[in-house]
Formats: sequence, C-alpha cells, structure tokens
Amino acid sequence: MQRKRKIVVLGGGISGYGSAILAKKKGFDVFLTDSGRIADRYRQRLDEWEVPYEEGGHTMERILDAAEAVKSPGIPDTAPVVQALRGRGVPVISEIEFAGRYLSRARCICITGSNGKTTTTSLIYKILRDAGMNAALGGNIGESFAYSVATGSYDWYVLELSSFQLDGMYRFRAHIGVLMNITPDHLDRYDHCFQNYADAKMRITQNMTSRDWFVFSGDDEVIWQQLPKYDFRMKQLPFAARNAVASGAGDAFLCDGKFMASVGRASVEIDTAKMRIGGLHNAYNAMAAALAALAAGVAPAKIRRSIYDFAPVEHRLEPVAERDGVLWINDSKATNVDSVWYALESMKRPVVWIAGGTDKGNDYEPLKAFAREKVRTLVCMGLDNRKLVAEFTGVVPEVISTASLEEAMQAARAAARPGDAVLLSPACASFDLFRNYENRGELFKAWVGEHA
Ligand code: UMA
Ligand code: ADP
Repeated sequence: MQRKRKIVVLGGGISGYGSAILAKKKGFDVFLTDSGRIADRYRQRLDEWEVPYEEGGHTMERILDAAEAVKSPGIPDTAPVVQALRGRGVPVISEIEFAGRYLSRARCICITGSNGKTTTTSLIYKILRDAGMNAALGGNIGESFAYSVATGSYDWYVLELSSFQLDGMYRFRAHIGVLMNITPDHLDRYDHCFQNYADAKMRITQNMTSRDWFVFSGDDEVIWQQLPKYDFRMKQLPFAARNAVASGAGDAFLCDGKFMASVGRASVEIDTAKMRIGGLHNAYNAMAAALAALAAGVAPAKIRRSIYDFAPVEHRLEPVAERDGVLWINDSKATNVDSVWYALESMKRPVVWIAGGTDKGNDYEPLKAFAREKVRTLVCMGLDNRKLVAEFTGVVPEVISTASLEEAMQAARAAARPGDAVLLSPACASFDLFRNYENRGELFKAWVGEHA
C-alpha cells in the first residue's frame, strides 16, 4: 500500500486546527505541533477528528519528514522550526494556500491593506449574504478559511488576508482582490523594511488572470509606486476621493459626500451621509465594497440597501453612549497612526482623546494638525507615556499622563464638557495594560456603562 503524504501543521490556534482538520478530511497523514499550550476547545476538535498532535514543544523527528508544512500566520519565518523545515527543503505554506487547493468552483473575494480590512470584509460579506448568495467569511477574521472549506460548501468565500497570510501564498488566486491601502505596520516581521511589507501586500494580485478583478485605492501613493513593477492582466477597479482615476473596467470616485461605483454597465450611487459608518475612511471602505460586489454580480439596488444598513464593527469608531452631552466612542482597534488619523478626521465635536499603550515606533507628526484643530485634552494611557507627552505638549491645550484604564477614564470624564466626544483611539498596541485590543475596548465600554 502506498504511504499517505505527510502534512505537518505548525501552530494549534484557529488557523492550525482548521488546517489540520482539512488535511485529515483530504486523506493526508497529519501531525499538528504547537510550542505552547493548545486551547481546550481546539484540542477537543482535534480529538473528534482523530488528528494526532503535540503541545509544549516541537519534536523535530516527527516534523522534518513531512512532505509539506502549513504554518500558522503568527509564527515568524525566523522561528527555528520553520528554518529547520526550509533547511530540509520542505515547502512551508500558509493555511490560505493550503485551503485554496480545495475550492472546486467556489470563488474568492480577498481583502487586504494596512487598515480597513475587517470593516470592508464584513461589509462585502453582508452585501453578498443579504443578496441571498451562499457565502462564507474567513481568513484573518472569525473562523478559519480552512475550517470552512473542510466543513461547508460555499459558492463564495470572502477572506480578510493579513500580510502574514499572504506571505505563505504562492499559487493561490483571488478572483476579486481588494487592496485598501499600504501604510507602515508590523515592520518587526519585515526586517524593519517598509518595501518588504509593501511587497507582501501586493501578493494579493499574484496569479490573477484577465478574468479577475483588482480593486485598489487610487489615492494611496505607496500603491501607485508599486503598480509599474507589475505586468497586470486583470481588470482594474480603482477608487478615490483625491486623485482622478479612471479605468475602462470601472471605478468609483467620491465627490461632495457622494460616490458612483461602476463596473462595466452596472453602477450604484451612494450618499455617504446616509451610511451608519462615518468618516472619509469608511467612504473608501464602502467604495471598495461596492466595486467588489458589482464585480461579483450583485444587483446595484441590493448593494445600496446593505451599505446603508451596515453598522460599525465592534471596536472600530463604535459609538458607546451619550451621557450628559458627552459622546463616548470606542476605537480600540486603532493600533497605528493612520487609523487614528482617520478617526480624528471624522470627529465633528471637540475631542478628549485617549491614546497610548505599546508604541510600535510611531511617527506622530501626521496627527498633529488634527490634534491642534480638534483635541481639547489628550489623556495618555500606558505604562510609558513619555513619547506621547513630549510629542503633544504644546500641540493640544492639555496633556494628562495616566497608567491605568480607571485613571484614564476618570481624567477623560473630568476633562469632557457637554458637546464633546471622548475618543479611545490609541495608535498603539494594547499589551502593556490589556490582553489585546478587544479586552481594552470591552473594559472601556464597561466603564462607560457603569460610570459615565
Ligand atoms: N506557535 C508555535 N510555534 C512557534 C510560535 C507559535 O507552535 O514558534 C503557536 C502558538 O503557541 C499558538 C499558535 O502557534 O498556539 C498560534 O498561532 P497564530 O498566532 O497564528 O494564531 P491563530 O489563533 O492560529 O490565529 C491566526 C491569526 N493570528 C495572527 O496572525 C497573529 C488570526 O489573526 C487569524 O484570524 C487566524 O489565524 C485564522 O486565520 C488575528 C490577528 O491578530 C486576528 N492578526 C493580525 C492582525 O490583524 O493584526 C495579523
Ligand atoms: P483592519 O482589519 O485592517 O485592522 P479595521 O476595519 O478593523 O481594519 O479597522 C482598524 C482601524 O482602522 C479602526 O480604528 C478603523 O476605524 C480604522 N479604519 C477603518 N477603515 C480604514 C481605512 N480605510 N483607512 C484607514 N483607517 C481605517
């Protein structure tokens, strides 16, 4: 009897257990290995599917004889186990590359970018589902793509892709690829070289054919700089608010708060004032979603209805409550400078701004004009606030340094006047004081519920 091909899955989180189950279902000899502890809920699923696994370390003898390895996105290429596999010539791929082999006739809409991925992915998914299409959501959001492929049968997959997932993709092809923007993020994983990160994001276009669609920001200078390096065959659908863009295939342009998105002969007009998600960035997200949905064949009237009905995703400029004339807004997911720029841009009231946490080497210069114009008080919330305090002293009328959520919230409440907004939009990672950005946003909301 022929021996089954062996697949090793690196990592036993959401991505890893999904990949392992898919590999098992497809008849491979699978082994999952995790250097840390595997959560009980994932272990249970591995047991149910009779997938052998180890935790608390990688046993090289059980790994290096694999025909192929599927790596979870959180594991860097520098991890010794990855280096050892590559040293042996074992291909190391991402979960998306692996699951993409088993799609049969299903099509993929893939969304990447430094900011706006989750919002745009969720919006496209909503449009497709509202229109009655058989679509699954996955990738860097919710359940893994591999698990959906293993356990369901869909016509469309709407996938949010991080640069880490794109890195391990070689033959995968998006039928509709969406690139929101490229601004600095995750540089620690890219040798502190922005071009390496930009190259990873551009992988969204790889293998596309003349039948496929590429939706991208026509206002993003970094994307423009990359385009001449590629010989694109696919149909291009740029969206913009500043640069004049036009493509024979279709495009979208925002003017006076309204945009028309057109693909071929189909078009949809949207008045952004009627959307429940505000700000220029959400106009970009809606333009991208409208173009992708038109390219997928959704009727314009249905697209319009779903865009108007779409509410902010949790922790993304999420209005929490208005108390005594003060509006409290949770934008905990704003973990880089660019996302905060758009948060401040969208503010129509004087702002008490709560920022800070683990600084990722931020350059705060781009935020200063809006800070000068709109911020009444900056409340720094972090274990080390020196950089923020130094950058914004003299830029905004008041800067307060705090070292806990409780202290920060009390300071914000004291500073806010009726008609103000208190905006949590940190520009930093949360790990100094919180488990993650969700935990930070949830505690913010709980405090507002109890005290404000
Ligand atoms: N591990 C090893 N060996 C190592 C290092 C780590 O075995 O050398 C193990 C860890 O012990 C852990 C497992 O690998 O158990 C974790 O893998 P992971 O970090 O890839 O986490 P998953 O739970 O599989 O989730 C991943 C994505 N996480 C990251 O990219 C960090 C999820 O994105 C994604 O939704 C999921 O796969 C399904 O595809 C989250 C994320 O934070 C939302 N993404 C980043 C972001 O949005 O900024 C990119
Ligand atoms: P991602 O999944 O790429 O992190 P999200 O939709 O979760 O994107 O949004 C993350 C943060 O970026 C939030 O603070 C949100 O308000 C902001 N944001 C959303 N869309 C955009 C965009 N198109 N450009 C810049 N910032 C954005």
